[in-house]
Amino acid sequence: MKAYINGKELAFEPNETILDVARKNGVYIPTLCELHDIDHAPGTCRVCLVEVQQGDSTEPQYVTACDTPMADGLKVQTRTPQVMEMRRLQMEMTMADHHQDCASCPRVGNCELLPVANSVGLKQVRFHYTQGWEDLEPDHGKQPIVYDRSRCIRCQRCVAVCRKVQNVDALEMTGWGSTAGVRLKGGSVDASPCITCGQCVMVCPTGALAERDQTDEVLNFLADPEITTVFQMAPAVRVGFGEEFGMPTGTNVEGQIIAALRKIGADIILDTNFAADVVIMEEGTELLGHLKEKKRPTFTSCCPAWINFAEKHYPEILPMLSSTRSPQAVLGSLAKTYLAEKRNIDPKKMRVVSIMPCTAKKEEAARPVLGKNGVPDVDVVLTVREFARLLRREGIDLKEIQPSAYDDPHMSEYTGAGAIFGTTGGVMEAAARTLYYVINGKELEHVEISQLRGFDNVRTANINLGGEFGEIKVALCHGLKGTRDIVEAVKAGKVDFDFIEVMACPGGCVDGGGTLRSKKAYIPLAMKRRETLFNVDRQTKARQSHNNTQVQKLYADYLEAPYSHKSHDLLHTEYCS
Ligand code: HC1
Ligand code: SF4
Repeated sequence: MKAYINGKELAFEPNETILDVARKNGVYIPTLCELHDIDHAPGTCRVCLVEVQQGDSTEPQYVTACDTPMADGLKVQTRTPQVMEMRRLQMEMTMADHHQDCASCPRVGNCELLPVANSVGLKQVRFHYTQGWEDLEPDHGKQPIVYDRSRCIRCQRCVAVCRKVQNVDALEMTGWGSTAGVRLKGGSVDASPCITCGQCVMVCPTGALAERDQTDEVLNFLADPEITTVFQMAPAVRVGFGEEFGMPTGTNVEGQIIAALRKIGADIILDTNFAADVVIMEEGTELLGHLKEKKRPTFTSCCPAWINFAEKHYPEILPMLSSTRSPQAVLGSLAKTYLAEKRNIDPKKMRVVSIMPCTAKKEEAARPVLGKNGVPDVDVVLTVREFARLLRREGIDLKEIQPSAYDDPHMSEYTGAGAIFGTTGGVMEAAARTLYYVINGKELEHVEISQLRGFDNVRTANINLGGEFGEIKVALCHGLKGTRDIVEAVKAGKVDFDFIEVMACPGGCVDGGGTLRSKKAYIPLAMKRRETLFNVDRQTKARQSHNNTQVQKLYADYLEAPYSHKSHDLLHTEYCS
């Protein structure tokens, strides 16, 4: 079938929209509400208006390109004066009730709205409605994600990603006219099905959805001479952060992050990868116990949005979750005990700050069970986006910084196994390397387990652990749609997996809800970031968690053994239904 765009004859396939055909052929049509990755094309913003004519005799019509099917013989014009004027008017309407105080917007400098406004040639905004803004609550309490209706353009991408991709369906449209907006079903995070994964934030084109900004809190810690500041960076942060400063996707900026942290005055810099190695020691021991008891399956527990999902949506499976705390929580707990003791620091004057690719980690850190006497083990969690903001507030451009290295002798070393935690399948692969050693007394010959390295949302494999266990059955899920299917199958007794890894965000932590907002093409970005993590694994001296010399010392000097009384107290947790 053939049609014409701006006079050029083009072939197209059935079911393609005008926008699909234009994009395939390099013809630019501006879009705002549409998001191809999640198949969302509501046609509500109307900036993709085009002129169409079927045959020579009919009058031209104006349709939205994102949701109008291409038709045989259709003549499409994308830039007539009428089209340009109509798009400008649509954009003016959108801007009329949009809060245009860019200086206070969390998206300043990288929102999707301003480039589109520019591309349609917006000249003025003659109207301005602020009806209902006076009721908007500026104090967002402690919730990790905040919503500002005055910046919402009602594209409903957030509603769609939560419903279609995550299968959580926590959001709905409410109100009408200029007071319409999005709200959490139930009115609050606690009362809603929301699991704070942050996928809605990732797809928001404006500053309507964002993490709660905690950069001021961190600056206050840094300014207080009485306080010892301890920073940790998650496995995935180092491979996604450089993009914020214009470096190619997947660039490893671990050294630059360490140097930048020193420059802003961080006292101690640790690596969450170290704690990931500790987690493998604990979770591996726990899993071995479950294998012996034929208790199956065991679910991983390091992803906080997955924990929220299990607690809210499937409380009956909580006994199947590993009790091992996440690496972020393990590091916080050990920093305020073991490290404080080793370095002779008063833990009351220590503040632990995490840099995470995740919004749910904020909520995890605030769990009362992950602290002592009301004092949290991790004091503040910054998403990758907030960390970029923090560096900018300190006048730092990462590209200009010379890389540096860790100097803490207690909790900064990591193995390849700890490094790959940041990508989907990494926790499972890291666990298999150590379990094999514990069972057989020798190292696994091929440490890269290719069956675990695909990118399908749900993957299953058999891993040969040798010894008395032989092959175990494992499953990996990233994104909650596939997770729900697996959990339902477990509940119905239709599957008999021994070990199941879940990461709530599609793509895993390398593409977590706290990473940079570039969802237009998330799989290719995640692939590049994960490839760098695999290379880090190949380049580390030790590739198995049990060979981390600082972890060995931690157990010899302090914890005694994995799953000891002390480990249980400091490194394990409980869940709430
Ligand atoms: Fe993750 Fe994890 S891998 S959950 O994605 O287990 O956030 O990176 O920090 O805690 O280590 C996130 C990443 C992260 C934890 C680890
Ligand atoms: Fe849905 Fe996740 Fe956003 Fe909550 S945080 S509304 S679960 S997408």
